[in-house]
Amino acid sequence: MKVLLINPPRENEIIGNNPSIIEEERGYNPPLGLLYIAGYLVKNSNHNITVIDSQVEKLNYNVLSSRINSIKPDVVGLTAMTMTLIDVIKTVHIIKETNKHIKIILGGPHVHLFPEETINLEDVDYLVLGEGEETFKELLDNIDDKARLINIPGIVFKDNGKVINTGIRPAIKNLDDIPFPARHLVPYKKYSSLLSKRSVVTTVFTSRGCPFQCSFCDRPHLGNSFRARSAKNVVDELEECVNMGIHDFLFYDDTFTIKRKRVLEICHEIINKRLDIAWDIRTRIDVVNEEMLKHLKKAGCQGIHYGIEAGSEKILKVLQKGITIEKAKQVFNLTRKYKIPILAYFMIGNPNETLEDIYTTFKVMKVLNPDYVHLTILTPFPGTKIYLNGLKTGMIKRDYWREFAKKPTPDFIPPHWDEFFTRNELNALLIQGYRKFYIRPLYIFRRITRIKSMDELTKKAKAGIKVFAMK
Ligand code: B12
Ligand code: SF4
Repeated sequence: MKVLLINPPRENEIIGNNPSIIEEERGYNPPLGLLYIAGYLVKNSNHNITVIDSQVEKLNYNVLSSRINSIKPDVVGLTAMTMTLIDVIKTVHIIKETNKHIKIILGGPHVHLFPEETINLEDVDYLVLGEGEETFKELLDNIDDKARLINIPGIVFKDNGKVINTGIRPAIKNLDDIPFPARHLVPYKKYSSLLSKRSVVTTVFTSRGCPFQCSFCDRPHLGNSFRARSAKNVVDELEECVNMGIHDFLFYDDTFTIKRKRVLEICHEIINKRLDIAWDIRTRIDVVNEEMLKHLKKAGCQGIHYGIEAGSEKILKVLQKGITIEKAKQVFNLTRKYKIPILAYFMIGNPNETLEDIYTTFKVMKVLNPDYVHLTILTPFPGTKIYLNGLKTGMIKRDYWREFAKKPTPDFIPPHWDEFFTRNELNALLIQGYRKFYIRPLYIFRRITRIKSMDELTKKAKAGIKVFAMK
């Protein structure tokens, strides 16, 4: 069968509660979920696999349509996020316009949250819930046999108008069994990031699932238990990328350092293989220690992204973050000791948050003094405890995410948490927060003295100008 996997154009993304200026500079990341599916099929099936990343290739719908026409797929698979649903549906429609017999399969976080609503969207034929590798292959192998599909866990489809949901498939036990993402199927040299030192970047997932329970976060589609790949398996993938000319990596694991021993093993393996790489990780301050930081630095880790989220202990409790600012200070100092740059995430507009709390956050941002901060306005995402509790207590009046999932409209603006502030007030505060942090003479001086290349200078200058221009 000819299988086409598409990352749809990014023309109608529902932007959260943040000024678009913050989203614009993010560069391009490979559609890793699709590449995992592709890698699995390339290794374990005879299907003919093509991947189109409309975003990195900057394809509009007309060009995408003629590409689909020339490939003539039997089946098309797409990743659906709630915020990208409009573009997913537009892509679904142009696929069916080229040939109404092409079967359409959606996967990804949105599908997992809203299976019933998504399968009822026009022209959608099947859904794959949760991890897609095994389920997608089994679905393809049995696609015309509805009697057999009923026995395949992890799919949703319609039979004579009735929705059949075969339930969630147990998570893949040994992640080392999954082939590496098929990066060769996309123009992998075009991916870049504002954060990277060199121009070509890729993303890597060395584990799946996060065991923590922060109230603003929802990522149930990969499970709540932490499953990790072995150090050897991870570093073999890095080596494959280096051989393809990729030297910069964003490790996008939700919380990379949960298992200390594994982190040290990954570092040793990178050092032993003498890989010329730079990499960033994302983690929490309560699962790192000095030994890890020392090894991370030695192995080329060039950045740690820590989620701090708020400056006041009161709001940290609301967010169920389970950390303290005191601990953050210690860990930031340790991270600086090993000269690893820090990016810290913060949010404003949280439940119970007053102006005083927000100013405490701005103060803490400066006290902690990371190299970069990423400050956003909380969007109560579907499936999060904040959203679900808001619905229960009546703070959120309507289940607007479910309404959107049923009837997606491009002009949908996700409401912010409107307990104390209007959207405009939060926007103004957000800009104030950015300016307070970035427009400090000492900070600017420190940044300029650390720039190592022309490419880095251009990227940073662009970002800097934007902060200055924020109104
Ligand atoms: C890296 C990342 C990004 C990157 C790259 C996105 C990309 N092209 O992959 C960037 C920074 C660009 C990004 C942007 C956004 N992201 Co993002 N992102 C992530 C992150 C951290 C990792 C994604 C990843 O690579 N996962 C690893 C792979 C292996 O998992 P996966 O993608 O889920 O794929 C598996 C399954 O879902 C399934 N599957 C996925 N697609 C398909 C398709 C088919 C056909 C099948 C059968 C199966 C299948 O099989 C895959 C393999 O098992 C996730 C959080 C997370 N832990 O997953 C958030 C996440 C996916 N992002 C999210 C959001 C909201 C966004 C934005 C909308 C941000 C915004 N503006 O608010 C944008 C939209 C981007 C766009 N237009 O495409 C949400 C989605 C929530 C939701 N309800 O849909 C998540 C879950 C984080 C969160 N909870 O806030 N993101
Ligand atoms: S915010 Fe980070 S630590 Fe908290 S649940 Fe989400 S991924 Fe896990």
